[in-house]
Amino acid sequence: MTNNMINLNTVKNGWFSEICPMWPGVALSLEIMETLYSEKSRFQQIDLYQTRHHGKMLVLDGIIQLTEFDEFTYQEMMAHLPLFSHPDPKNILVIGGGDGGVLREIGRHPQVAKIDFCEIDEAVIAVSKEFLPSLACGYDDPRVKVHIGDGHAFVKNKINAYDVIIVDSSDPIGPGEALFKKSFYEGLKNALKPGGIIATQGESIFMHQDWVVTLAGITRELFLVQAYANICVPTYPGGNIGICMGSLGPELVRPARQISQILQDQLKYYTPQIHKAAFVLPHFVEKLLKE
Ligand code: JFQ
Repeated sequence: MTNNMINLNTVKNGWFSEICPMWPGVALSLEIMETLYSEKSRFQQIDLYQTRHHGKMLVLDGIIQLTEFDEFTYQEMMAHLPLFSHPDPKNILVIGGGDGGVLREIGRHPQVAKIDFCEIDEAVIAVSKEFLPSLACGYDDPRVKVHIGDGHAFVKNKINAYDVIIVDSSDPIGPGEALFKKSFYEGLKNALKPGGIIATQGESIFMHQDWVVTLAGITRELFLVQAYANICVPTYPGGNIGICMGSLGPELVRPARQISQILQDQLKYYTPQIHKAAFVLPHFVEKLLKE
């Protein structure tokens, strides 16, 4: 599937509709007040809207990346599930997620020493810094080092380098495509230190069962421990999204460390209880993942 199959003509009568061949026959629509930014970068069409009820919304190639209304659910879980599963996360790599939200969440962990951040499209970073300061504040952290380029190529050159790698990708159509291949996951594994953990954007158990099965299969084959978490994101297709995880040692389905009261007070979604609950999956998914 190529990104020119996506219907980019999605604003009509004041409503944005997300229409995509990856979830045929269904469209999520949000009421729009204003288009704040609309440009084609080297890699993709970038649109930033002011919605009427969900704050600002970032859209890439016609696909909703986040709204200010519910971005915290995804960013918190993408960061805190792997970071709390690891007993002592110090060196972190983030691939994708130019909005900076996952960086903001990682930054809340005082023991993290270094965060490498690799994003293919620097235009997404610039737009987020201009219009989404509550997410792009992640870039203010002095531990963050930004690398502009292809995540697949970046990771190939890294061996035994990271405790945690987080892949905050867009969907497997367009620039995110390479991040859903087994060879990429092999690179992630080699880039981990002993006992390292990966967490990748795992699509939806309702809308993309084929991708969920593929990603779970790859991680099961390559890693010692594999787990799949399901989280609520009302403005993603199906209202939910998964996080596919692999570990070279630590178990994933419960936190390895206690959360400080200071950190817990900053969060809206993640708690030690929801960490455990996120891995409890409906029966049809349990069966799917066993196949
Ligand atoms: C937000 N930091 C990244 N992640 C957005 N269909 C993806 C956006 C598109 C969705 C899947 C998640």
